[in-house]
Amino acid sequence: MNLILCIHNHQPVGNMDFILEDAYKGAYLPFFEVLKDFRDIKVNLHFSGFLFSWLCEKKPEFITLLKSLKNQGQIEIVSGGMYEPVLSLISEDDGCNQIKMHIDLMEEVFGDKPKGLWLTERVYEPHIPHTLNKAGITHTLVDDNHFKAVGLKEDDLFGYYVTEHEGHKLAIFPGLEFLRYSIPFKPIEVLDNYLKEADKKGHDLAVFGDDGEKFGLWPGTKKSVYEEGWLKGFFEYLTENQDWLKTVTFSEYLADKPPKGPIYLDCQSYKEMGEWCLPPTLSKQYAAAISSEKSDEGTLLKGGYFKHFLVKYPESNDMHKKMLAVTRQANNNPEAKKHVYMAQCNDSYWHGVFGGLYLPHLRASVYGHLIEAEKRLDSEKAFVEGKIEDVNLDSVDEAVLVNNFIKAYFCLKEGGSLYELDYKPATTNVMANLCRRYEGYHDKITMASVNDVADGTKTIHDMFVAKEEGLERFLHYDWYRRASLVDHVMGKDVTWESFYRCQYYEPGDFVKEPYLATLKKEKKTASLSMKREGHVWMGGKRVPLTIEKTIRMNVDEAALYVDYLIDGDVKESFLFGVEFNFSFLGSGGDRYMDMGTGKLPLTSKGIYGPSQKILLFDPYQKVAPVIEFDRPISIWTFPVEVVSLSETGFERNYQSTMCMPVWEVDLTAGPRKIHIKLVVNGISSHNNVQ
Ligand SMILES: [Ca+2]
Repeated sequence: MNLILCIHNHQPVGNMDFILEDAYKGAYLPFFEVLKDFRDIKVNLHFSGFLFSWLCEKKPEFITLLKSLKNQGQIEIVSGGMYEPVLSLISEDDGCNQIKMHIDLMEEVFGDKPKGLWLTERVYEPHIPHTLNKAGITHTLVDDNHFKAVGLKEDDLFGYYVTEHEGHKLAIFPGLEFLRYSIPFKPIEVLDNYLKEADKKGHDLAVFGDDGEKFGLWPGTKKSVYEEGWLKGFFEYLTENQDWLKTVTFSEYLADKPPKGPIYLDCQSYKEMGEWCLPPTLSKQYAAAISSEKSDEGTLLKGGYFKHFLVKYPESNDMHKKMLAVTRQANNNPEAKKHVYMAQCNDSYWHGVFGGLYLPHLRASVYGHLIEAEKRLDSEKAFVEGKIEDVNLDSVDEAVLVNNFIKAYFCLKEGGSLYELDYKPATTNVMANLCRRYEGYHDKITMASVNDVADGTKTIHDMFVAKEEGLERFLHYDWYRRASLVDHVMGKDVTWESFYRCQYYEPGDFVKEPYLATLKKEKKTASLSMKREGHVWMGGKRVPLTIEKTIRMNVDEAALYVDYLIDGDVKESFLFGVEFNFSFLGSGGDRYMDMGTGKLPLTSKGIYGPSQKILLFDPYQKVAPVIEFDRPISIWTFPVEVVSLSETGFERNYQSTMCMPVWEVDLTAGPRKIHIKLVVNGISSHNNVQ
């Protein structure tokens, strides 16, 4: 019998240097140091482009080792999209070009063009054979559940199949779940029994395809895989059993053996992904359903659809639609296009057990590369422009103001709020926020323990580790997007605590309701007026209240001037808060905020005195946003922190700092005006605000 081992090594674009260093030392290097002593073992190997480029630059001796393994026939290189995009999230041209970039890089280093492809997150769609075929790819690998979902049985999975789209052929190998869950977690005897059984049944091929990080980086595996010698033992076992079990490369097998037959696969990813991309309550039901199904019926439950992440997380949708817009504009600018490709790296657009969307530095990387691309496409002359159009393709218009320094996006459908503010000199979106929302796994937090031990015998999916005690205290769910210029009309009884927990009653209807927009363009100014004729509930009555906010952007200035006009026949005074959320990569280090209070941490909680200015200082992204405003009665603040799941357990993640000046508004004497100026300053290398 033949055994294909396919290892996929990946680090997202924007991941920190020390993380790559740890991954190199913990998994990538030790794996091949073990492999090199077993000359008869063959491995198919994929490195995503960002990681591979880093290795070429930082670890040339490692590349030399890989080349020697390649030359002695021990590894076959597998390609992929250069920056590991999920192909269904990007255009066919971009997908094809990214694969060709990766193939060229592999050819440059290893001497020949790979023909196989690691399909990112195994997100398969029926058109993919066409894209791959155009890029010169002849075969790929997906998980076995793809095959089971269209009716194949376990015994049908020991080989490969062929498919086509519009006549473009592709060979597809099913990676076996049993091997994925056993390597490198179960004793070798368990694998031996399984493989012997398959051999006895006359099967010709078993395929294992999985992440290289499982060998050393997943919790507990450093000890089990290397210190206790699981991997060495596995390779020894394979070497000793060569008479009946032979490791082969994809190409060798394809050259020798015919396919088992034709296949047409549905839109599908691996089993866990099918759970993660469902809405939270359904994801729980789905997980329960597949774990209770012992029979073949369970394999027909295919879970959700990957692109639904764009619905589940509007923040992901906004990044995605910006990426699609910029990539179209960048077609004739190779440098800009390269940044778009880097922004297409999949991790930031979704969330499962790997942090992904929940990690601020990964979202910042997407925005950073998109803003960099946009800067390269900007006119060289100073400019200011405005537009009202459907930016995020939901058939409702957004508004955008842009000049040579900043770009501001406003959600007209919900509150006329400012949901993205790009500061071009530092290529940073200072409002790459994420709101606190319910996730199916939150129910498990009470079961989680800081004492659950990762000993390498459990996969990530079996563990409930909490990285700190009392995480349930941070489970608050937002009822609106954590954007800025969010207009809160509140009763005087609302408390900071209830506002922080989103457990208060808001009598105004401005936060989630639509604003009507008009745009005016003059030579050096663009102004956007957003108006809502809404209501406030007062004394059991619905009283008309109108809020109009006019936002001006001048040429050559990283500033927004906001003029509020509040009017209505409201007899009692009420609280009016304008909420801002600024996102940073973290809350600690030399970052701070100052509201006339001196330096305060970005995680400060509570109500502060009536300063007319809030400064937020972040020397890492080199930005210092400042808001100045008419004297309020107080300023409310708290950190927006989510509780999310990563490969090491449940953790608290800082997303943004909420700050909200609050005014007491009495309209009995006439309309009320409030002025706000929002400026984004850069920070020089000496930590001075510029
Ligand atoms: Ca829209």
